[in-house]
Amino acid sequence: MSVEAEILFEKRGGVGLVTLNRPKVLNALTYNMVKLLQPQLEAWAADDTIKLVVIRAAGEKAFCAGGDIRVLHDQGKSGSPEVINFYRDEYRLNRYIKQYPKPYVALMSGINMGGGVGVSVHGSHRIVSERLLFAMPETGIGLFPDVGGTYFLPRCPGEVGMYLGLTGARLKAADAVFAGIGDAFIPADRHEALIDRFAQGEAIDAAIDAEAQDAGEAPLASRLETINRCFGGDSVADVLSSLDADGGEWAVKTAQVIRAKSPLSTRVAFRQIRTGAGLEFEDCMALEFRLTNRFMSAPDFYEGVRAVVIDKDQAPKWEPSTLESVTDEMVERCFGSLGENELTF
Ligand code: QUE
Repeated sequence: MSVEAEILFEKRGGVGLVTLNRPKVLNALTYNMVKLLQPQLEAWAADDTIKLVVIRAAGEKAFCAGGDIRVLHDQGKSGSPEVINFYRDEYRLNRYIKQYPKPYVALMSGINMGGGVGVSVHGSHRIVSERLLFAMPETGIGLFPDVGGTYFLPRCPGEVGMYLGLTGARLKAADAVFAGIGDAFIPADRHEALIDRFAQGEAIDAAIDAEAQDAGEAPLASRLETINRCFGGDSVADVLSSLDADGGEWAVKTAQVIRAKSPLSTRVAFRQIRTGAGLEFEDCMALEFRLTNRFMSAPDFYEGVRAVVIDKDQAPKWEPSTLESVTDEMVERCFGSLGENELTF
């Protein structure tokens, strides 16, 4: 019996090719994958024969559905320090990709959420396909939109990032390009051809231009005015009252979605995304590491994973159970310094 590697590395001409390889579990990101990817990227950065890195995933369904949250749930519940070590190394990897010295091309095809976003969206070249389903769904499992959400969400057009972070809304390719999350649309069946062009030494932008197609109409564009009006307030309560006041079908549904998320998560995510607008990338990651430490010792993450992934009853009982019962002090505490345990780079 052979055990398949969770992440594959291969050299093709000047391309360092990464393949996330857990297709049966939507390529969910394990600590092991993070521990393997970081040193491989470092080795390729120092290797003059490597001109660029490409990251893609095995199978057609997913690029990467997020972190291996079942394991994080079990380890976190048992009080294991592994969870915090995972987040620290994952966030350092996200930051390493953001400042990678060579082009980093992410082939975003299939489900790409949470942890998968962290190893793709910070790359220099983000390719999307017709299979892309992008989301930051963390408020639905009692977390907050991390892996650099503090940085990239406030940099989406208008209030789109706040909308994505609070609701966990799913975007297809055209919307992802509209939101600034993807740079070019290339059909999935041409991704191999794109890699071949890179391997043959074609210039990166020329190769992408040669394969790129029109992503089509972005449904999000027609919602932008409403999103900006409803998500531009000073609190989650403001957002909800704006959506309620709008009263349209989309606004009513969107308010329902936000009200079903963890109240502590949405309160924290709101402040996180507003704060991130004025922070450098590294400070965004340090902020997220503070939040992660607080959320791992709060109940909603464990309840969220139970409801969504373990029991699949989709009926989490959040604590506190309403937005009104989340105090400013509770939110404030999540953002407090970790002292000697702050994330450093
Ligand atoms: C929020 C998340 C995740 C999620 C659902 C959420 C997440 C994640 C998965 C996941 C991964 C692999 C699977 C699977 C679910 O779901 O991070 O069923 O096989 O990894 O609402 O953040």
